[in-house]
Amino acid sequence: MLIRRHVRSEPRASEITPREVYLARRDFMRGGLALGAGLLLPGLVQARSGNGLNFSPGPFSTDEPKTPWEDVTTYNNFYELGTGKSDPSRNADMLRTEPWSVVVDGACANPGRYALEDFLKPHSLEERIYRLRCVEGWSMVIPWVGFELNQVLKHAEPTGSARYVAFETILDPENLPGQRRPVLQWPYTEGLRLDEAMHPLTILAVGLYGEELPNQNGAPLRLVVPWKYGFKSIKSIVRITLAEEEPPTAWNQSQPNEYGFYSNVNPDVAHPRWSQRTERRIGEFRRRRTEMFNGYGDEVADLYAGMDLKKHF
Ligand SMILES: Nc1nc2c(c(=O)[nH]1)N[C@H]1C(S)=C(S)[C@@H](COP(=O)(O)O)O[C@H]1N2
Ligand SMILES: [Mo]
Repeated sequence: MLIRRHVRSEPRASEITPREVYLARRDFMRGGLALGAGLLLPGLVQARSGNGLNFSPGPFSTDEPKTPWEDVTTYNNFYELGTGKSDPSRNADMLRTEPWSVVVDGACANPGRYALEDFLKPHSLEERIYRLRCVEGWSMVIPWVGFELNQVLKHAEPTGSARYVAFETILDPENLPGQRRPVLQWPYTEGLRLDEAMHPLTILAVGLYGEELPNQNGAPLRLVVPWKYGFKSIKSIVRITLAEEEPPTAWNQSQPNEYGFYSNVNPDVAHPRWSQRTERRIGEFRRRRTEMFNGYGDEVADLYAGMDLKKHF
């Protein structure tokens, strides 16, 4: 993970610190990892070519123009690192990603606690160019690098009574400034129904634009569920739990009338304080019409057959 970040992912930090000092400090802070990188993350390091990840093109990618790296990595929502859009990139270094482990537990026959390298080792990486639409009304097209979540879930061997999957972000209030304020209930949590989680569109991402994930985008591991509002795509995951009951989710807990469990992109269900009919693609001026399921209806509409999506919003 030593060379995870390009300087370009941290423009704010390099602005406020003279570039050389900044680079020297960064190298010093990561110096201990220079040797360790190979030990900590052999899977990922082996999978590298140059500074990037080794991956093959995956299915479901859109051919729409990609949102520039600069926007993808500086216009973020990551409340653990601050509530402003530029806070996460500015505060990116406050997220400590080494060491990192992932727990898989709950209603499954094969639970485990994995060092990140072991968790990632079995998976070959694919690029999936997906739209991401935020409930706030902006959207981006992002070339993610990751693998299908269903691989992890199958390995865990869910019991017959498992119906949901719950996710949890790292809890580290000493380092994460947002977690010292009660903006949300920490740690950030999210959840999917098991069939949504098993869907081949649902991925765990470890990179974007061929590089390891910048911290502000949810390093080292985040969910991407492209037919749901961006907030379902929980960042910096430390726990994945098979559950029998619908799990609590951070945004639903904080404002249940505004953020439902399902959170499917649905232009027909307005957020109580604003419409969801249109969106602004970052980099564009004119708003475009928002598509049902964010344009992924052919793939996922079946999951909701017979459900009232105004009630289950
Ligand atoms: N842990 C955590 N995950 C999170 C958030 C957050 O505040 N904390 N914000 C969500 C929201 S609202 C959005 S729109 C997306 C943004 O992802 P991006 O910054 O990579 O574009 O992350 C989601 N995942
Ligand atoms: Mo969002």
